[in-house]
Amino acid sequence: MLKLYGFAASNYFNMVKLALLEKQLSFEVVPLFGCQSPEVLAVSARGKVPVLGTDDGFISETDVILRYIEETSPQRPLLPESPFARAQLWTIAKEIELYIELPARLCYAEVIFGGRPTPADLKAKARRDLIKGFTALAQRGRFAPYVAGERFTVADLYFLYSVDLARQVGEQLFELDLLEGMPKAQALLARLAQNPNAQRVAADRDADWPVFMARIKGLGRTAS
Ligand SMILES: N[C@@H](CCC(=O)N[C@@H](CS)C(=O)NCC(=O)O)C(=O)O
Repeated sequence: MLKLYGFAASNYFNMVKLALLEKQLSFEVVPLFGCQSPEVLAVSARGKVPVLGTDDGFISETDVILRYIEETSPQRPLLPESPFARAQLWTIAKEIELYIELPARLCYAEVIFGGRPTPADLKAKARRDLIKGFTALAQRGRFAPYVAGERFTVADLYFLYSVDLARQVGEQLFELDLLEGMPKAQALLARLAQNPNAQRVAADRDADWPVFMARIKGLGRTAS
């Protein structure tokens, strides 16, 4: 059986978890916090989660895991058939990761974990990058009703578990609604929140959140 290593407060972990649930695959969750301990590095060379445990070994990096899941379990597809459509879809996913999730992440310590204030230079960079990232998303996303069109795809996984956090950063640090002028994207967030599997993921995340916060406070650091 597939094993999903990670923790329920992690947005990347939740992307993979929702993919597995949507594809109705059996999997076992193995609790693992990203860090540099030898035990974690034996599973994930960069010390990050999620990791997928397979009969052949471990797979790291969310996009790589999602590709593996799709290749090995094509039923209930989360990617389109045509290579061009797939490329377009991965472009949206990649742009959300690099130009929305990662800039927002610079500010998670302050906004999401209530920790240290974001240094001014990083804050300015995050603001610039987020505005450009959301402009790209507005241009590429179809939101009809899903990010790439009629079907739920991996682009929706990246959207759901990145845009909500980035939006909190925009609101709290920059007084910006990053989804302003994107009513269809706002409607999609509301639609995805109704998805029963996404609700299960959210319930697990909410249950895990106090444990996660206690852990990072105990370590005297903020998650990255
Ligand atoms: N590029 C990675 C990012 C995963 C990631 O940043 N995971 C966080 C948890 S949400 C983590 O493990 N952080 C621990 C660390 O960096 O030490 C992916 O796509 O899976």
